[in-house]
Amino acid sequence: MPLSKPAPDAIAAAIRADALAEGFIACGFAPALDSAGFSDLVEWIEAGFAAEMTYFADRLDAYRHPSGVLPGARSVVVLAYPYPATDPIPPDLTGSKIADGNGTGITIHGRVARYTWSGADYHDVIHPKLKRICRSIKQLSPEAHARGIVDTAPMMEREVAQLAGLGWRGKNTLLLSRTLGSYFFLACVLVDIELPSDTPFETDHCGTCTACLDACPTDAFVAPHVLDASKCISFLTIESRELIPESLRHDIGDWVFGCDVCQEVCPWNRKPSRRAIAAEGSDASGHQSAAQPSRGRMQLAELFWLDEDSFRERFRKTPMWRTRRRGLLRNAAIVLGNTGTFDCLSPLLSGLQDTEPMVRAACVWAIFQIGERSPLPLPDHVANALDQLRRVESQAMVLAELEPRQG
Ligand code: B12
Ligand code: SF4
Ligand code: SF4
Repeated sequence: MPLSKPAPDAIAAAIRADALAEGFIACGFAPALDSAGFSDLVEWIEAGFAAEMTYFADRLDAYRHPSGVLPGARSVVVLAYPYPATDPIPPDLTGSKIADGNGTGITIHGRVARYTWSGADYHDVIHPKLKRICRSIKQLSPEAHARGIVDTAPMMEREVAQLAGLGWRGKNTLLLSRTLGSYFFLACVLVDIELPSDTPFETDHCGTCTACLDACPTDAFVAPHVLDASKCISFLTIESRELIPESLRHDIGDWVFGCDVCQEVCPWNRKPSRRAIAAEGSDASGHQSAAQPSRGRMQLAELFWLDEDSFRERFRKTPMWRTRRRGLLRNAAIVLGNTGTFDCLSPLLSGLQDTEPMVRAACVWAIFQIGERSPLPLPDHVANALDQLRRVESQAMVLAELEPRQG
């Protein structure tokens, strides 16, 4: 307990030091103000760009001001926590086949977003750090209340990060820094005491570049800075609980969980200084789990042999848990449909028997895709399995995938 009350400057300096010691690579302070982007958020929701993410509309009022997250909030500490920025998957391994010796005889890899590469759920990594920072704030200023958030609270973290001087919002909507690029998470600590603020980041360093807008595989940007989440691969493979619309399945390519395209093409992520920080960050971000045996790639065939219990055991502590088994198998089937050959039919056949209609439907689609790409007809046992499914299937979602090809 301090003998005399420390000045706001001293509290801010202590928070900054704590944050760096916890592995954060940037720390800025913003005043708690009304959200300047609130009306844009409303428009964005009304346009349908939030897709299934109804939590925006459900908690809309709370987005107006940080006091919606911490009553009486006066300052927001905004933090950046790095994840790997090293080179992406070697192109020759993307979606390729490799003998895996696990009994299935095939291994097709899908790509996973780099924020997952440590294998740990970043909420689990960052929350304890925020809690420790909150505890030290409380020690310095016992009357203060502090709340740490990462992602889940009703606050637009990139807006407040810009206000705290961390960087600008790129045309891909993400927060970018000249020294750090964009391969980092944002997190905030809200406090109900006033701390000295940093200068907001006013300049925009995208210039005439449109690389992210041009490269997006699904054309998800309706304009610079405006994303239609319903078309974003990240949304479709992580957040969506539904069967991915047919019109977008091809464009998903080999992304089985998340997407980094609009960051990989960004010139600000190619700076050598950024890579050095990334190397430290990936070490600091924790362990390598069994869920992620090789960074950036996930073996797909074996997912189809996991029942709910074994899926839980393998993925419970990883970012992939968010999609649950049905979502990850849906994604894996789409990727196999986009990239696979007859060698991939056996996991997909197993998927036809799955208890989840969404998995069955995605597997039907994938089998037809593989069949359409092949000069040979589908093997008899596969055609028979599809016929059998047609006879017994009761779910409209699956029947719809079977139907157009019936004649
Ligand atoms: C919902 C969500 C998603 C959704 C929607 C994404 C989105 N762009 O909104 C989906 C599932 C698609 C998604 C994907 C990803 N996400 Co996300 N996501 C969020 C979350 C939880 C909320 C974002 C939000 O508020 N969206 C609402 C919309 C309305 O915000 P907006 O797009 O910025 O819209 C504003 C602009 O359009 C602006 N606007 C309109 N015109 C103009 C003009 C100008 C000049 C400007 C500046 C602004 C502007 O007005 C709107 C309101 O302010 C945040 C965490 C958080 N609480 O902030 C993480 C967050 C943004 N995601 C993050 C990450 C890492 C990702 C992915 C990279 C993951 C991946 N690899 O798959 C992708 C990137 C896709 C992309 N290009 O955005 C990080 C980003 C870190 C960073 N450096 O910025 C965050 C901050 C999570 C975190 N805590 O670290 N995400
Ligand atoms: S994450 Fe992928 S799909 Fe989503 S906006 Fe970026 S490039 Fe497009
Ligand atoms: S790719 Fe270009 S336009 Fe897009 S965020 Fe990066 S600098 Fe800005």
